[in-house]
This record gives sequence, structure tokens and C-alpha cells, in this order.
Amino acid sequence: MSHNKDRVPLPPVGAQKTNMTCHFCIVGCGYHVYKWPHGAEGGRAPNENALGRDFRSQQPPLSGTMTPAMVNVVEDGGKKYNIMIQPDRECVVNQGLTSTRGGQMATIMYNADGVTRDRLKYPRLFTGDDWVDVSWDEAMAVYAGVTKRMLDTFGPDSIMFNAFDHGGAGGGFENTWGSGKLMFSALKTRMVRIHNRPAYNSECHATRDMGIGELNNSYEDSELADTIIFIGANAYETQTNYFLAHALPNLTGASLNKKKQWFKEETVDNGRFILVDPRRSLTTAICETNARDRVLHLQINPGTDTALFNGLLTYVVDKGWHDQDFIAQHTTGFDEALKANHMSLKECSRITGVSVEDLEKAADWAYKPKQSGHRPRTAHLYEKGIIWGNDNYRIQSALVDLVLATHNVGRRGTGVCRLGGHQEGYARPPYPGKRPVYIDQEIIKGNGKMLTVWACNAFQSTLNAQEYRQTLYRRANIVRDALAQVRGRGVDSMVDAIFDAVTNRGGLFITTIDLYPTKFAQASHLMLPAAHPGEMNLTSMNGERRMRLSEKFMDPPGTAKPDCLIAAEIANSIKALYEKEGNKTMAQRFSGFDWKTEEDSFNDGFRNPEGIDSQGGATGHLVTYDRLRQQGNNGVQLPVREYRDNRLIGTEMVYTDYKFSTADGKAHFLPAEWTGLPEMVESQRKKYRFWINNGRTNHIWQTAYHDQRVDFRTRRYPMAPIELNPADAKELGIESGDVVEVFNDFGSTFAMAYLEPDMKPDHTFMMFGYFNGNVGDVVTSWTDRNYIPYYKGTWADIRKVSSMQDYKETVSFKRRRYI
Ligand SMILES: Nc1nc2c(c(=O)[nH]1)N[C@H]1C(S)=C(S)[C@@H](COP(=O)(O)OP(=O)(O)OC[C@H]3O[C@@H](n4cnc5c(=O)[nH]c(N)nc54)[C@H](O)[C@@H]3O)O[C@H]1N2
Ligand SMILES: Nc1nc2c(c(=O)[nH]1)N[C@H]1C(S)=C(S)[C@@H](COP(=O)(O)OP(=O)(O)OC[C@H]3O[C@@H](n4cnc5c(=O)[nH]c(N)nc54)[C@H](O)[C@@H]3O)O[C@H]1N2
Ligand code: SF4
Ligand SMILES: [Mo]
Repeated sequence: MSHNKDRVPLPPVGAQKTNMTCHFCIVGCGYHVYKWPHGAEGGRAPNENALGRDFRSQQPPLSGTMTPAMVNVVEDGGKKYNIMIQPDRECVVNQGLTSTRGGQMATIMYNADGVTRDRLKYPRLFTGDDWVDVSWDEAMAVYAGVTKRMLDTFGPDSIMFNAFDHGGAGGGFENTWGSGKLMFSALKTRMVRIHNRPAYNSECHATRDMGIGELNNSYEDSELADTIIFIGANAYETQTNYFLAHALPNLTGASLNKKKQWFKEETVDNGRFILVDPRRSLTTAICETNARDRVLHLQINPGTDTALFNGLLTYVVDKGWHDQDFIAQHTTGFDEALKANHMSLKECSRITGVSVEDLEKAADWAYKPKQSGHRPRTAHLYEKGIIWGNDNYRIQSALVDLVLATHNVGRRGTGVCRLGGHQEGYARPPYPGKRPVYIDQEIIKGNGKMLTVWACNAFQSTLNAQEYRQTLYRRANIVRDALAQVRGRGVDSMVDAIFDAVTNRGGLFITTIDLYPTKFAQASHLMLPAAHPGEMNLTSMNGERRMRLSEKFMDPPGTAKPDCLIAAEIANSIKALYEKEGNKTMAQRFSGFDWKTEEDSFNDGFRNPEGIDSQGGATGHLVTYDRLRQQGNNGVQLPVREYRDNRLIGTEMVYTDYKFSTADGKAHFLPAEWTGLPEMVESQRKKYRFWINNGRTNHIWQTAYHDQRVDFRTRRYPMAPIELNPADAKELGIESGDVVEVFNDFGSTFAMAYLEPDMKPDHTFMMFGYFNGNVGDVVTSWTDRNYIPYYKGTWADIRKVSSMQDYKETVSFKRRRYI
């Protein structure tokens, strides 16, 4: 069914206008939501529409995007409204830019006749062989009943969660707090994993141990840097408007005047970009199209980043380009790290596959003093190529060692930062365990008795996914069978039956809390319907710690609720059960959830940071919904310094005072010796021919929870594409559009071949997390010492399954790189 619309109704003067931060990627572009009664429409003259623009003549080029995807019809308070969601030109983040993902925000808001009609409206309970819609009371009687039995009989370790820890949709400060308070203060379980990794830990463990928080500069610093090094990041496709509005202008010279004003004494020129990626990504292609001689692609061998950083560190110190004063005054451990990381450029070249000449060029660009004698300003921007790379802890140690030695923190135009994934929005009580637990493996081993899957979907996104799913189906079916036996006997019998199945027969009771019935829900017993931004007020911060309020403008479908209020519903139901049996101590543990709105959760958590881990820090209490609303789409950059003259004043760059996040206030170098690939990964590499690199494409957001319902997306990618070198493909008899099987010792999956000349022989790139073709099935179960996976590192063989005439005729296999 096609949902293309052939005209765009204009908002009339007087249409309601609210703020909305895009709920998808980390960048958090500012948008406005216009809402007006269905049927009404504005005129084309500037005084007849709420946009104040003149639509009587052709719009000038680049004057702003307006597409049919930006409008929809929604319901609020039982009435129908038109909405238009338009990028905000005054927002300093995106400056009016939109993207193929954020530009469809209107489309994915709930409309009973639209692409989102499958949204969960009521809790759903599996009764043995089918789903039924139930009330929250009924759902809670089962969920709270089972939870209490587990807690009383086996203790908190029997209660597991897969839970979001981010901002944006399926996250936000309200919701991390609500869910966190439930899991960590009330249930006190440590059996929790995060949405994108199999344990409860940090993606940036090493940099934090070294005293450098991972979001330490502003997007503006990318306009000011002499050189930007992108490491394992494909920013054009994944942090689109950060790249387009703040990084690219530096390369092309559009920000040169700004640089001259900022750094009057220093030599400044157009920026130079160094991209570290084994693959020639779209970002590399775009940069080269714009300024080939100012772009250096270090096409390292997969997983050899540590060797690269160690080679550069050794070379830079030999040249005397390190900052000895900074090292002496503000750091510890330099000599030990230098010794451990020692590597000649020749050795570095052998391991990384990059020529000595290019390694020297990179060091010159990034670390050699400028003509004016000043130290260059180099921003180091990294993401999943190293976070999910070969030994997360070691790579980040090696990177930050290089950054510290060359003093590339705390100065404008520098920084060592994550580019980020989702927005951020963390406020939770401390994790109650001493060490994280590899939850996926616990489940595979048969441990745990109930699992709640909250705003994430490991069926499509975890490592070793095939074995994970197989185990879960098997354990879930034990409970399903038990439920079938007690049909018609009421809630208490259901609770008894579930308890018996998980206690005596290895079953696992599974609940998903989501917008949709997901693939994970196919193995679950209860679904709870959640609300997302626009249907609730939600606060998040972006990759430069810029916090905004996205305002509610419509009702969620049916009885769906904000996640923090779902947490409250659960806590209050369990509390009532304890009160009923007179257990005051336990009732007390589940108290403190008497919230009416999401703002109550915000006030209880973010604004009350005593004893909690919160990105708001000690000044979180200064932030209120009202104050944020006042500051619109530009919000405030955390941490807030003060509230003065009716404004929240934030922080553009952290560590300008060189007080690092360690006990002694110094940054700590960490030794990071190059040790090669992990054995488990190496075993697949030796056995199988193709490197199955994987990650994102511009068009698809995450597990495609909305996108799988939008024709515009699924026609582009009916199945996960895998980029293949054309000569390799020819040898295997594969053409673009063929379905191929990708297989190794861990599993097998399917993908749609997409031939791409830029792929090196024996290298591939598969879109991750898709609903049709899931690369996680062939990702090994290897993790680093903190249980961080190496998603990007697996090897497999490929065979042609079939020739898909339909894909060949309907899907575009045009090259996605410009040159
Ligand atoms: N092979 C491989 N695997 C990877 C990666 C990789 O690069 N390669 N990357 C990893 C990374 S970085 C990530 S972030 C993960 C992503 O993996 P997941 O976090 O599992 O994927 P999402 O699609 O973000 O899941 C969001 C889910 O929450 C639901 N949802 C959306 N909004 C709301 C809401 O407001 N409330 C509730 N309750 N639900 C909501 C959506 O319908 C969807 O089911 O995958 C990881 N896995
Ligand atoms: N369009 C779109 N944008 C998104 C998302 C999305 O689903 N779709 N998801 C968001 C989320 S949650 C995240 S976490 C971010 C991820 O953002 P990115 O990290 O930019 O995206 P990825 O495609 O996962 O991986 C980036 C690059 O890592 C490279 N790589 C693989 N192995 C190595 C290696 O050994 N070394 C190095 N240096 N590089 C390597 C890959 O070739 C790839 O180009 O994107 C966010 N933005
Ligand atoms: S760049 Fe990211 S935040 Fe901005 S519109 Fe696109 S998906 Fe949304
Ligand atoms: Mo992510």
C-alpha cells in the first residue's frame, strides 16, 4: 500500500507551534511542530500561513525543504489535526537542515490510517496460543504478580532486563530515571544489559578511566579545528547535519573567517580531514569530492587502530611535537604508556597496511607545529568503528594517549569525542553490581527467570544473535505451553503456571515494552505499549551536551504511556501487593513512584541529583521544563553553570580548566600494547574468506522499527544490503540484487548483494540490525574484559542463494558514492 501524498497543506496563521528535537540520532536537530484543526489550511501569501513564507512563486534554491513526509493527520483529545514538522532555521545545531530520517518525523507519528497503524494501543497478553488486548490492571496483575514471586523466592538475580540508557525516542532523562529507579532502587537487580551491548557498562570505559568524558567539545569546534580526524565514523550517513553544518564547512573554507576571528595570532587555513576507516565510506567520498588534496584516507586493515595510534605516538614524540609542559603539569603515566605503546612507523605500516609516507603525512597534518609556531588544533572524532572495534578498552587507551601527548583537549578546535549514536539522557541510581554481568550468556546458560525488554530489540541487534534467539524461543515456549494449560482459570493460575514453568522447567517469562510488536515480542508473553516524543514531554541532550525539551502535542494511541509512567505503574502495583500482605519494608522499597506526569519523574531524578549518576551533574536542579521551553531548540549545553537574567548558562567545552574527571584531577595515560586480533575472531578469519564489516546507511534508522512500515524505505532496501567487490562477486556468480547467504561457525544470515567497486577484495559491508537479514547472526560472542563486543569484526563465507528478479527490477543499485 502506498502512502505517498500528492500535496502539502500549509499551516494557517495561528496554528499551534511547539518545539521538537529530532528523536533519532545524537545530533538532535531542532524542528517545529505546527498543528491545526483537520480540514483548515493556510494560504500561499506570507500573511496567510504560519511559516510566514511566500508560496505564490517558485521557492528559491536551498530555501528549505518541505516534503509530503513532513505532514500527517493525528488525533489529540478525540479530535483530528493536521501537523507539519519543519526544521528550525534558528536552531544552531542544524540551521534549518533536515535529513532523510528526521524529515519523516511527521509520517511516523501515530495515525490509525497511516504507516504507524500497527502501534501497540493496549497491553497485550499471550494466552497460550494467541494475543489478547487487556487493561493495564490485568497486565499488571500478571507482571507484578510474577515479579513479586521471583523476588520473594529467588531474589533480584532472577529478574533480568535489556534496557535503553539513551536519550531521544525510547529514552530521555524522564525515562532513564523511571526505569532506573525501578531496576536499581526498587528491584535492586544487577542482571541488566544496555540496549546495544550485552552487559551494564560504558562504551567509553578507558577514556573515563583516563579522566576524559567522551563528549567534551562543541559542534562549533569542528568549524574551528585545523584538522579533524574521523576514526571509525561515517558521519555523513550517521550524524548527518553535524557533518553538513559544522564539519564540511571547515573543509571547504566556509568557516575560515570564523577561524581567523577566533585565533588571530595563529596561522589558519581551510581544514584538513583524516579519515581512519578500512572502508571507503560515503563520508570519505564526499570529503574527497569537495577537497581532494586536503583529505587523507587511512584505509587501515580491519581492527588495527591501536597499532596506528601507537605508531603515530612514537613518531610524534621522536619529533618532539608532544607538549611536555602539559604532560608534566596535568597528566600521569606518560613514560609507562610511551614504553608500552612503542612502535616504529615501519612496523605500524606493516600492521595497518598504510604506507609510511601516508603515516608521516597524517602526523604532519595533525601534530606538527603550525607556521606561526602554534600547536595545531586537532579534533579526534570517533564512533562505532572503534567502539565496536578490536578491543574497545585498548583502542580508546591508545587514542587518548596520543591526544593527551599532543594536548588536544580543553582547547577550542580540539577534543577527543564520540560522535555518538542516539541522543543522551542519563539519570539513574548507581548500578547495584560490583562488576557487569554478560547477560546474553547468562540467558544462554539457562539462568534468569524473567526478562523485560525495554525499548530495544536484541533479536536484531545483539552479537551471536542466532544462538541467542534459539535459546529464547526454546525457553519462552516452555512458558507458552504452561499458559495454554491454564486458559480460562484467571490471573492467579497464570502466575502459578508461569512460576512453575520458570522454576521447574527452565522457562523464561518475557515482557516487551515498545511502540510496536517487535521480533522480540514473537518470543514474549506480555507487551506493554509505550509513548514516544510528541506524545509526551521529553528531555535529552545531544553530542555537544545540548539539552532541550521536546513538547507533547498529541495523545499516544490507546492507553500507551510514557516509559517513566510504565515504570511507576509497575512499582506501584508491586507495592500494593506487599502492602496487602503487610510487608512494610518491601512496600517501602517500591515507594516514591507517585508520579502523575513525566515532569514528576524529571523533577524526582534529573533535578534531584543527590546520589545518582546523572549527566545533569550537580546543577541539574537549575533546569526546569519552563526554563527549557523558554530556551527553545537551542536549549542549554550541560553542565549548567548558572541561571542568570532569566537564562540558563551552559558550558561549551569541558576541561578548559584542566581539571580532569579523576580523583587527583589529572589525566591518566594508560599503556595500550598492540596484541593483534582476539583468538575467537582470528579463528573465523583463518577459516573464512570475507570480512563482514557492518553498520549503517543513511536511509534506515536502527532496527527499522518505523522504516519497515514505510514503502519509501523498504523499496530501497527490501533486504539488508551487503556491499561486495565486483570481482569477488563475479567469481561467486553474484550480481546486484541476488540474495546471498553469509555463514560461519556462529550462524548464517541472508542479504541482498550490492556491488560496489570501492570495496576492497574480500571486504564486505552489510547493513546492521535489519528486520530482513540480520548480520548479528554471524557476529562472534567475543567481548573485551568489560563485555564490549567486537560487532565489526567477523569473517564468513558467502554463497549465492537465488537470483531475485523483483529486486533487480525494482531496487536501485546505483553507486552511492559520488566519485
Ligand atoms: N552487528 C552490529 N550490531 C550492532 C551494532 C553494529 O554496529 N553492528 N550497533 C549497536 C548499536 S550502536 C546500537 S545503538 C544497537 C541498536 O539496537 P537496539 O537498541 O536494539 O535497536 P533500536 O532500533 O534502537 O531499538 C529501539 C526499540 O525501541 C522501540 N521504541 C522506540 N521509541 C520508543 C519509546 O519511546 N519507548 C519504548 N518503550 N520503545 C520505543 C522501537 O520500536 C524499537 O523496537 O545495535 C547494536 N548492535
Ligand atoms: N542513518 C543512520 N544514522 C545513525 C544510526 C542509524 O541506524 N542510521 N544509528 C545511530 C547510532 S545508535 C550509532 S551508534 C551511530 C553509529 O555511527 P557510526 O559509527 O558512524 O556508524 P557505523 O556504520 O556503525 O560504523 C562506522 C564505520 O566504522 C568502520 N569500521 C569497521 N571496522 C573498523 C575498524 O576496525 N577500524 C575503524 N577505524 N573503522 C572501522 C565501518 O567501515 C564504518 O564506516 O549512528 C547513529 N546514526
Ligand atoms: S541528522 Fe540526526 S537528528 Fe538531525 S534530522 Fe537527521 S536523524 Fe534527526
Ligand atoms: Mo548506537
